[in-house]
Amino acid sequence: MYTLLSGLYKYMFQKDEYCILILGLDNAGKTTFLEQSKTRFNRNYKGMNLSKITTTVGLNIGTVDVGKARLMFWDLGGQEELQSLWDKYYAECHGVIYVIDSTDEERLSESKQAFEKVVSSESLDGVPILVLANKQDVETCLSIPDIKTAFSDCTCKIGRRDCLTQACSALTGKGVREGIEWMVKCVVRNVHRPPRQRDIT
Ligand code: G3D
Repeated sequence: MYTLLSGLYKYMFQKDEYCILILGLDNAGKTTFLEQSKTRFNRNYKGMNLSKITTTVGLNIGTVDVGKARLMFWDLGGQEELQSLWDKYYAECHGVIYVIDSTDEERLSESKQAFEKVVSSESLDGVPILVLANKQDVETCLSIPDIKTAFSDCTCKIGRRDCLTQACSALTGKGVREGIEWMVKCVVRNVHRPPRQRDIT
């Protein structure tokens, strides 16, 4: 009887946990996205004032529950000297959210180079990537086709994995729910696929 009840309890309440990295250059909007996600998905979460968030230095961690999935977000600092630390987290991660500042045309090629390194990493083979074209609330921002064109060199490096480019405003919340729900669908589906190369000992 105990086993039956504990099995039922686990089925009803236990969450499957997935680690998601939030990457991108400094000032792209990673921390704002994390706060917006927590506010949208976690009932009773009293988020901070989004317009008061300043750039990530180091690491922010946050958890979001979507149905039976618990996403554990690691928002890593995007400054050049911190980018060298990103790959230390790759082995543990199930998904990557790469945030681009769509208003910063000057740094678009820098962002593309950082993205290229991410998708070229063997440790991330097969890991789904959600590319967020952030700050779409700003009238003069680059459009999704503009950004896709600028990142087109990287397409062949993406390989066989789920990848979506999503228009988003971390500030207003537009596109945030759609992006996260897409990520959940991908990571849940991936655990039922054969293990990735790096998982084979
Ligand atoms: P980071 O964590 O990637 O470094 P932050 O970036 O989340 O700290 O955001 C950097 C700046 O961009 C912040 O402004 C923040 O308010 C702004 N920002 C983030 N997302 C959006 C968005 O969707 N739209 C607009 N318009 N601005 C956004 P400040 O002025 O504090 O530097």
